[in-house]
Amino acid sequence: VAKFPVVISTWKNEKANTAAWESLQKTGRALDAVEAGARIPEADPNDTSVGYGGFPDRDGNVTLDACIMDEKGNAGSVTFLQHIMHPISVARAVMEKTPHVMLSGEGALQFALSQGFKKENLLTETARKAWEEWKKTSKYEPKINIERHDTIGLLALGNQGEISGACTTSGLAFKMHGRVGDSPVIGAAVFCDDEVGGACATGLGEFVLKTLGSFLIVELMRNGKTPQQACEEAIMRIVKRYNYKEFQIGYLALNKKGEYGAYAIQPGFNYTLTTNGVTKVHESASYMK
Ligand code: SD4
Repeated sequence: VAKFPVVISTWKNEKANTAAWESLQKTGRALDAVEAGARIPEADPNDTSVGYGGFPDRDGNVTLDACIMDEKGNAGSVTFLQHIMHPISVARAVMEKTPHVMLSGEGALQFALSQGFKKENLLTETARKAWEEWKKTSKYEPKINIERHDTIGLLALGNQGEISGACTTSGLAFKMHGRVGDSPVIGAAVFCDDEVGGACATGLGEFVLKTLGSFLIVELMRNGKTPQQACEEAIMRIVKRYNYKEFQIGYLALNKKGEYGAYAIQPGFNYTLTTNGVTKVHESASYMK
C-alpha cells in the first residue's frame, strides 16, 4: 500500500515519474502529473517507442497515439497523429477544449496546430536507420518484441487522492500505415473511475483492445478484487483465448487507497513507482515464468 500522492508507470521510467512527482508538488493535481510524466519519453530521442525518436511505420512515418483521463471521467485522445512531439498534451487539449474525445490523423494535426503546437520532424537518424535495416527483409511481423518496448502508461493519485491516467506511444515498430493500437483508446490502454481507481496497459495493443483490459480491471476492482487480483484476471482473459506465448501484455492498477498491482504475460515487465518522493523500479509478476 502506498499513501497518496502516488505515481506508477509502465517500464523503467524514473525520469517520467520524477517529472510527475515534481508536478504534484506544484499543482497537486493527478491530471497535471500524468501529463508531465508522459511528456518526458515523448521528447526523448532515445526512447524508440514514444514520440520523438519513435520507430516509424513500415512506410517510414512516425504516427502517434495517446490518451488521458481525469478523475471526473473526462477523457481526450489522439490517434494516428504525425509531426507533433507531445501527443499527450494534444489529447488533453481535445479533452478540455473540444466537445469530443478522439481526434485522428490530419484532423488531429490541424487541431494541434490551431492550439499552437509546432509541426516537427520526429524521425531521428537512428530510427530512420533502424527502418532502413528492417526494410532489407521487411518481414511484416506485427509482434511485440518481448524484450524491448517502452510505451508509457501512467496512473497517479493526486494530493486530494483523485485518480488520473495517461498513455502515449509511437505504437508497434514498422506497423501498417494507419494502424492504431490500444494506447489512444479509453477503456483499453487507460481507464479511471474516481470511485474505484485506475488501470493502464502496455504490450501488443491488439489484445488489450480485444479484451478492453483497463476498463475490465477497474470493474473487477469495483467488484472487490485487489489491484493485483484484477490485473491477474485481465491477463487470464487473454491467456485463455489467445496464443499468448507469442506476445507480451503488461497491466498496472492503482486503487483509491493507494494499493497497486502489476501483472504481465511474460517475465520481463517492470514498472516504476513513486511514493513519498522515492522512485523505484520493480519487477512485475507474470503468468509465464
Ligand atoms: C501498441 N501498446 O501500440 C502499444 C505498444 C506498446 O510498449 O505498449 N509498446 O500496441
